[in-house]
Amino acid sequence: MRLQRHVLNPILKPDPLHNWESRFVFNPAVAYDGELFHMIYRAQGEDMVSRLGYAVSIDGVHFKRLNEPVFEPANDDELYGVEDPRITKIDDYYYMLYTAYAPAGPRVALARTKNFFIWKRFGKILTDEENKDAALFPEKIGGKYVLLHRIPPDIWLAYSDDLINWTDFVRIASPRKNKWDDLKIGAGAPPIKTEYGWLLLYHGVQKAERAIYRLGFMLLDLKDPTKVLKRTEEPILEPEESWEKFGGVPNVVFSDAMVEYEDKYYVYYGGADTVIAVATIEKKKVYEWIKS
Ligand code: BMA
Repeated sequence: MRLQRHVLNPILKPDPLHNWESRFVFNPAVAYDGELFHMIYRAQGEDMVSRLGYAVSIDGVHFKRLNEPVFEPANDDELYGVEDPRITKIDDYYYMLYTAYAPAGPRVALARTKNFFIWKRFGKILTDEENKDAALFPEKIGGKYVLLHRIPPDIWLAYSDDLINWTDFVRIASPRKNKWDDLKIGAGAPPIKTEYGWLLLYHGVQKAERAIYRLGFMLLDLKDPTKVLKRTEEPILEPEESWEKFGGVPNVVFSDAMVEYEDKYYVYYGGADTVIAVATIEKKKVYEWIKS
């Protein structure tokens, strides 16, 4: 089971005319509202601070972007930048979890919007320790909101009544020895519900002189997502194209976004922390793997 790269990749590149995104664009969040694909992407320019830009598409492949970022560092907790957004629609809002990069290290922060331009910020929401790769489930499970997060090197869950105060941290998955995900793992996109379980795209990092980032799937139990029902033995996407192997950070495919569109899953990802690409897989193929 492998993702298929789109022939037009990469679909978004740095723009030398915009100082804030002249060097790298990568690791986007994407939300599909039934008509438009809204992309919130991480960008770095001359000052190397991460900001978030907005781009929009009607086919999920051709994106038009704005001249200015829509979300920028707002306080000392975000001094080094706002990184790696992941967006989940709950009721009337798009909730965005992102990495607030403070001088003391990365923290998980939350903001929400209805339109991708006007944001309400809630600041850091997990404990004051290194944490990132957070993603919200799209609905309550057992009466609680649930989020994935990463205390290195493992993937954890946390639970909440109000999306702001999170408790009951549970470790659900760890790196596997002698595999492509032997060093650390983290959530990719927010989980997608299927009749078989929650489909979770995740990234795995392999120990090497220069670490290699690849993507895989896990399936989590619908009622108790602490239970990992299945996990891909082999990666579903790994650096192969020149723009995945060479760039700001070599040998990286890293994703924060998977969207259901027609009969496929669309996975948006950063190549070598420099460009944005899309790869797809038929839902049918994923279900075959689940049932195998
Ligand atoms: C991770 C994050 C990602 C990045 C990856 C590879 O720690 O910083 O944003 O894509 O490393 O550099």
